[in-house]
Amino acid sequence: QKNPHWVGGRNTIVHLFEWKFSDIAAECERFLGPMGYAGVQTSPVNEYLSLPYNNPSHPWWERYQPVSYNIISRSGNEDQFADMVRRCNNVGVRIYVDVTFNDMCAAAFGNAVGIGGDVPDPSNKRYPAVPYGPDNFHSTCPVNNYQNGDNVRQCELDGLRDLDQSQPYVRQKIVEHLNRLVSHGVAGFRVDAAKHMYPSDLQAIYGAVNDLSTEFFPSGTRPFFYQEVIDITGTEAVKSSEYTGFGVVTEFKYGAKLSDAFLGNNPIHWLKNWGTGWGLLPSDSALAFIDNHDNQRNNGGGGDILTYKRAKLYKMAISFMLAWPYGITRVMSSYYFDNNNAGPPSDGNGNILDVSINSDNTCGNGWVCEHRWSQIYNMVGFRNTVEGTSVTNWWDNGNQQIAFGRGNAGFVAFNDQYNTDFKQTLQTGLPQGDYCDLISGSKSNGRCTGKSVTVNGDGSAYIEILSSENDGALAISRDSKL
Ligand code: QV4
Ligand code: CA
Repeated sequence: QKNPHWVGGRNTIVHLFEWKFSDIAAECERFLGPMGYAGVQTSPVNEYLSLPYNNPSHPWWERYQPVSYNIISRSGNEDQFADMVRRCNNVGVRIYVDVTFNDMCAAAFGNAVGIGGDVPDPSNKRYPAVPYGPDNFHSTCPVNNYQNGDNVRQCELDGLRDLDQSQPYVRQKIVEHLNRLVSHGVAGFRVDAAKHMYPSDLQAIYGAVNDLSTEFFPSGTRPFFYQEVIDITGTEAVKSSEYTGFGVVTEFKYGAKLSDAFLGNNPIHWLKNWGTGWGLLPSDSALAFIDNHDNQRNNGGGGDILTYKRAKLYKMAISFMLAWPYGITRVMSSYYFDNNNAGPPSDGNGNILDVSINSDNTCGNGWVCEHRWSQIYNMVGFRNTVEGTSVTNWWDNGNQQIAFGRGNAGFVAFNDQYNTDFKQTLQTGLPQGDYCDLISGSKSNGRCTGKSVTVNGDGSAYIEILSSENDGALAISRDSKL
């Protein structure tokens, strides 16, 4: 179902890609809870092929080579997982697990074994640690025709052995795994490669999963499912709308079109009707995001996607996403990489490095921590503040400067126009007073650490964003009022 079960007044999931459970738990307590984040998406937690001898060693995608449903990975073991879920729930931050039950590991890696020591036999489609045998899989054929729905569902994606989820036994093993995660207190799941499974099978599996743990949720609470279905052009046999009846779907058009707009290929004044008017899924069925772990590496389609590597435009696109009333929002939290296959920061022995926190609250040890950039976490706060209000007072200059309010609770402006200053007196919809800009700074100890904005008695204010400034956005809200 489609409710992420957020604790009141929170929004936005952060994908702590490749983080260890001990670091996620600490981050929930020291940052995500206090800053109003609603949840964390983890990397796959079930056992996968360990590929230390790959070049580069332990590529990130080894975690998408399932070996068993044992909760063991380079992020930690089952006890560490359970501890993390408890500690995050206790500070109002939900956990969503990336689950990979479309398939099992491929035969491409010789006699590689599972990270937990289990030995699969992918050539013969045998996975003793589950157990799965050859009868539990579709026939061997490559996914190579996205115009044919059966090819997409019944053949092997990237050589991964394709499970037959129509079988009661296969469903039982998957549901057992999801129930084990539910028993630890998770709020739901990101379903990997959902496009490659039949909606009817998924609906049966989701329906068979237990209610969420009453240790953290009211009795009868159903797990939240958001499904990875890449459907950008609408020209493939499989449509994202096939999956929105019983779960949320990742809306890949969102990041593709917003990146395109803020990159200047499509002037942002067109964003006035951003949402279903652009062909996006209905808001209550959409997981909205700019980049994900695939397309920040040019994987999985969608064209030229903004990432941390183009920070100014990326922050503008993220800020717009968080200011606009559409979808369930998710932000990416990456590690620095040049090689698209490179795994997370690690020591010489294949252990993922801890996330270190610098004195200025940024991360060290090779972690980007976009979710700790002040423009981003301040806009997560903005989204909490304006929750439930609609877009008001839209203004644009017919080109690449826009502004709009959210009820009488917030106001944002964006200057995407190259070499052109934004200098306008606009209606903000806010009560008279002085407000701290949440992009260039924040309100602390009764003063603004960045720019401030004076709202006149009639709600109008002089708004300035010089093209020379670090950031191309400005945001004020009733919570940033002095
Ligand atoms: C190689 C050849 C293949 C050959 C295969 C034979 O390239 O042509 O068929 O061997 O066995 C890795 C390697 C890939 C290798 C494969 C073998 O990169 O070269 O194939 O292993 O299994 C991630 C990575 C893949 C990676 C995979 C498994 O993106 O590169 O493949 O993990 O380790 C479509 C889908 C969508 C998918 C997207 C990437 O509709 O669902 O492609 N996205 C999800 C995840 C993604 C993950 C998978 C699906 C697979 O987000 O991260 O793929 O679980 O759009
Ligand atoms: Ca399949």
